[in-house]
Amino acid sequence: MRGKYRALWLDKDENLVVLDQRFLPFEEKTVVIETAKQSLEAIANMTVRGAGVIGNVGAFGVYLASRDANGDIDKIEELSKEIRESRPTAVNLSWAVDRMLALTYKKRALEASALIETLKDEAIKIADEDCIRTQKIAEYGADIIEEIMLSRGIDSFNILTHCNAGWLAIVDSGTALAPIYEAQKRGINIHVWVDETRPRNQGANLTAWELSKAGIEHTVIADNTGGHLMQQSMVDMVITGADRVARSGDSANKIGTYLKALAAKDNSVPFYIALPASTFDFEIIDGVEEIPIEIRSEDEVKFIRGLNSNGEVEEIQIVHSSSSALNYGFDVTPARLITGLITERGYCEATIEAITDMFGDLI
Ligand code: RUB
Repeated sequence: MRGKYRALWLDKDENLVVLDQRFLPFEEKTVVIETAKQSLEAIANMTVRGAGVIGNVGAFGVYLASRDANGDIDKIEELSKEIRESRPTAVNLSWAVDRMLALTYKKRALEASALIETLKDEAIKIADEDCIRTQKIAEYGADIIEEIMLSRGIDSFNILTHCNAGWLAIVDSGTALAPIYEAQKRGINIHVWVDETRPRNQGANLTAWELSKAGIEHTVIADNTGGHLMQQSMVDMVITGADRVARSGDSANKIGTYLKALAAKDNSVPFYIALPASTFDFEIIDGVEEIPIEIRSEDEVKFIRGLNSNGEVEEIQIVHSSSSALNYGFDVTPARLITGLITERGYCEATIEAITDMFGDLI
């Protein structure tokens, strides 16, 4: 497989190995996934997360299903459909599983061993294509950063991002973080405001870890801080990834993204969504009405994980036992609040016309 950074790879026995994101940034552990069921669990319990990587693990899950089922098409289909349902919002999962299943049907006449090999190669291909797509997003995004700097005559740049949309979320350099990595390569003086992203803290735990490893200057902020920073002209651009983008440009991303877009609009701060084409759901027009929003366990709100004073990882309760909590995983930012989409095909306005023009061949 291509790429410098890897959230997943195959071991010598051709099992899937993933970085266990539940333990970052405190421990760097890996998990070996040997069966379709294990791939489903890894997606559902957020061992892996982020739209792109969920898609990759889904694709490798279909390959593992073919191995579990020794090429039995009905069994592969049954296991794959379960994987497809393991998380509802990120469309990359169903996109990748459907692509793998289409190939399975096409190659159904192959002997079991050849079918397994074919599906393994296809899952690798999807991951490799993501590397190319995210590199393009990096370049187009960094061009936009340079344009904004030039037009405003500034020599340093402050970006705010929400959740994690780096290489942990999509190989090989992420979506939202890809232009930031590219800006660093181009020698741009960049600083990133990292939303902590309650309840699971993907910003504090994952984005900050990625940026630290890359030596990129960043500051973690509580989720409610962004609006104030924007009013004080401390944010030059907001950029996030996405889990599902409707044909109209309405974009689902981690809960809280919508509020950042509102604050950005009110303060004339450019607000961009970075995504590969596999994150579009061309069937959906009205994202607010139609994109399924995952509801996760209330315990993710009621408990928090961190290092205690002995340096041990510990989970503690932060809400009274008698209180209930509600945990929507995502929200939808209407297209009218989005300055533009940064895709592997270049900048695209968040309108049905522009999206249809640029991606018509995929619709
Ligand atoms: C992840 C999330 C990320 C997008 C972007 O949510 O909202 O911003 O998935 O991913 P979760 P990508 O942590 O609940 O999976 O970079 O693949 O577009």
